[in-house]
Amino acid sequence: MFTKAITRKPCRALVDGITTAMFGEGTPDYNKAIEQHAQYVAVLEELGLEVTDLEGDERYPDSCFVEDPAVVMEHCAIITNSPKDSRNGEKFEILDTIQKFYDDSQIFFIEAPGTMEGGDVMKVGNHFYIGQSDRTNAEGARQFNDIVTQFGYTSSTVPVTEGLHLKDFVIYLENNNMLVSPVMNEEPSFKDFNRFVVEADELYAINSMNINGTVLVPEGYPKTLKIIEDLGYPVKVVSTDEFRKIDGSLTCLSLRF
Ligand code: CIR
Repeated sequence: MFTKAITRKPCRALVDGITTAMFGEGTPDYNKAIEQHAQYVAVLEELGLEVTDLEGDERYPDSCFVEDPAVVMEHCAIITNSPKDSRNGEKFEILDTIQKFYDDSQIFFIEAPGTMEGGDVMKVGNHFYIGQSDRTNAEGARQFNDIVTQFGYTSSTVPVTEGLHLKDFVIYLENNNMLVSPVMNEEPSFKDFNRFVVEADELYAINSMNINGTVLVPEGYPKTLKIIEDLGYPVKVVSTDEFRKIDGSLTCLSLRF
């Protein structure tokens, strides 16, 4: 069960966020982004989470995507190390907040030459799948494994060949169910899961998010919504259009623990 979340409001510099335009083009509208972010926080609160919503940080255009500078779990928190210059400093800003919830003995750091962003880390029970992507390298994954094994978790790596982060192409919905891209459907690591393939026209909706049994689904993806509803999950549809323009999706906007 998740009881807490950390989020950070979008800043005006959001318009300068990094984008590959993999899910859509255009410049985010700050006011709409603020509105969508407030709705997102409200949904987390409706689902019973106590949300620490940090103020926007104009120095870091992508800093509302708090999932990337840290990975949090029951027994420890890991501050990551983005290889992107415009994002790397976010790790120092999230640390203060992490220290409110974890003792220093429970906080670890991915160090250079290791790189990692939390969007590449997918937890399934006590196992972590770590995407090997442009943002997370083998050394980052190795350091992560050394840390989490001390606490009884395991990890393994998965190549990310289609775009930004692992969780853009595969998401664990719990109950052995996974949403996968056609490419991830062929990934041997996931062969024993019930896989539901999301085709190219709805790829963005793979990044849906199970919060204590209810699944948040981005607005505008009827086929994926139906897959999730047919599986019996209660759903909440959330609008994330402004974040999508710079490759941001539902899980990126929070740390949940
Ligand atoms: C970036 O390229 O870093 C941001 N514009 C998007 C980050 C999305 N984060 C995530 O999926 N965890």
